[in-house]
Amino acid sequence: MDFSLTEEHLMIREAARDFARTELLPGVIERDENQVFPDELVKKMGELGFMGIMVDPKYGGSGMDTISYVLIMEELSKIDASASVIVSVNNSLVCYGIEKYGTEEQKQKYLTKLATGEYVGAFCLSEPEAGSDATSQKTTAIDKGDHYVINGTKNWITNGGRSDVYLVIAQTDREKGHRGINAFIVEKGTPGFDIGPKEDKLGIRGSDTHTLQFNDVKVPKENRIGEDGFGFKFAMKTLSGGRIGIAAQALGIASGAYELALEYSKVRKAFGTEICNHQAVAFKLADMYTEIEAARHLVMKAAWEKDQGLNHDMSSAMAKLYASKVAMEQTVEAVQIHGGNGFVKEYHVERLMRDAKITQIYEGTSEIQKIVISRGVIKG
Ligand code: COS
Repeated sequence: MDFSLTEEHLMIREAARDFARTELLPGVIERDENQVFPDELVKKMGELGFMGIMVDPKYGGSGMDTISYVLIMEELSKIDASASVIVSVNNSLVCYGIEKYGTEEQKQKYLTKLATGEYVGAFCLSEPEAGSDATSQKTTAIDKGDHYVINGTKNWITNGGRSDVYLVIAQTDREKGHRGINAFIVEKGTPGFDIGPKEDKLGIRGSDTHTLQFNDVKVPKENRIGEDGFGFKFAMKTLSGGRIGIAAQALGIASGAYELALEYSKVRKAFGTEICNHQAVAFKLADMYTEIEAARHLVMKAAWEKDQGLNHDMSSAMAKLYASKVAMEQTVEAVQIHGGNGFVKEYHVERLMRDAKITQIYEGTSEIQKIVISRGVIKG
């Protein structure tokens, strides 16, 4: 067992840290306040290879492993969780989904652009009545021979207004239940595909979340992913990797807040000494550091399992469940250590606390992760 990172991993982490500090940090408060999607920064992340981290270089990707992905996600999320969720959805849901299960034509047409950041992608599974209960898809995709016709509504779609390519999950044959669900690649601008208003959110306000409407949207048959009826399994398999990305995001939010709290506690004085010298604060720092390290081990283990080609359904669920809990609890502690200043935007920790909450909700709520874990434990 080797817990150390390779030279290459250390360099990748340094590059992501440097980018986050020099490019994401300036303007992060304004983007959060005004809900500004970071178009220019997405382009720069594409140039650095962050939009197709694990994609094979022959499709324009960086050809890195999942450990590298986690390291990059952690560093970006310490500073700007809105930017990191754009990266996460594009990498582990859209690029991975097409690279692993798409046809060569789909890879040439879409993946090559998604992996370089020329295109941004979105993953459309959730519906008004199908969030956790994902098999209850109301959106339909009717088979018309050489094409499908899609009708329905998708909501809470990350990158919803800014994407060029949308992976859409829909029900083709209701009688077959989840085995009658398909996944499709839908291009922005396809007639009948409308983007609804942007959601006004508690956190990750720089990311772009929309409801999408599909009214008789014609999608060519060659845009279906996998065999007929593969759509639900496609979504589940893809989300298993996606959950590692969100777990890494939660880890970054927690460690970003911890680092700010530690720094602050070493300069802020009360009762004649720096507040880190008071046991009330020192013990908080000890708990924070310990829990963040525990979360890091779960996230790295899940990433390692994925890199080894092992089943990572349970490990990714555990990593997401635990890291998101740590993110929520430790960002509250970071605000507490900052006292009144923690409640003020310029100190950053209040934003990290607001951003933390979504990691317990998207790509499967904490309760869904417990379903996945408990089923795995019982099955043995
Ligand atoms: N990999 C491959 N197949 C999987 C799978 C996985 N990780 N998880 C489930 N499946 C398969 C099952 O094997 C089953 O297929 P068979 O009947 O052929 O064996 C099928 O999918 C249905 O699975 P199941 O019976 O477990 O479905 P449930 O309705 O009980 O739901 C949960 C399973 C709750 C785990 C699933 O609906 C889920 O993950 N929901 C949350 C979705 C989500 O993350 N939403 C957020 C949207 S993205 S922001």
